[in-house]
Amino acid sequence: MKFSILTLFPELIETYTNASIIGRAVKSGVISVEAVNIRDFSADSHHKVDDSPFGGGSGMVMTCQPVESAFESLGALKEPARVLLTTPTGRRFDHAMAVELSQCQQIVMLCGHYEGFDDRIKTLIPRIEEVSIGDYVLTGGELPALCMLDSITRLLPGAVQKFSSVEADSFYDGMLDYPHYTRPAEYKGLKVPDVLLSGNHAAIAQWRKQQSLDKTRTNRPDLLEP
Ligand code: 6GU
Repeated sequence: MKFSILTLFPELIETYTNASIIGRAVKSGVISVEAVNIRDFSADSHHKVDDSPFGGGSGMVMTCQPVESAFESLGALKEPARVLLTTPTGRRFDHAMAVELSQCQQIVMLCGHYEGFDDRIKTLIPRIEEVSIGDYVLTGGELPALCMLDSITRLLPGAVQKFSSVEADSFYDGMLDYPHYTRPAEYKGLKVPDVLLSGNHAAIAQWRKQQSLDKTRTNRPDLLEP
């Protein structure tokens, strides 16, 4: 899977994608990440990438030209491909969308800054899909792009050492994950639930299922609605 991330801050992308599990997925060839600096494609002599909004108001808007040129520099995409534009006004990204996107050969992400993009970018690049990672506003699209890249990558074969841990994680089966414990069996008087030390695999599975259900009911009742 190839990720092409168009941003004004490629170093933010590179720092994250060179570390930990994602860094290993890059080194082992499960994914490749290309961070493209939109500013490099500005035709303006001062490398300007934004301007004040028509109609007035605060903030700056990213101009069409550098974004369109940066996108065109990618050449033909490896299909099936998707082109995502990060914006708090987009469709909400979730586990189901991560699964859907994990089937692609290439994912392009356009990271917005300031007050976002000139809306005509959606006509210039007609396959753009607007995506949001939740109901709050961030200063830029890099964190959303990295969140999406991370959650998609861990679904790919070979990215996480044990795929069984991915399958057991929250949302995979529509429910939140159960609690985890490790050694020592007692720490500062706090004991691990007996059932986990029982060696009774059926009882452990039953306990975990119940814990998942209880946690989902408490923290995310919306996930249990039909
Ligand atoms: Cl995708 N971008 C920004 N700037 N803020 C957000 C977001 C995206 N998703 C939630 N908040």
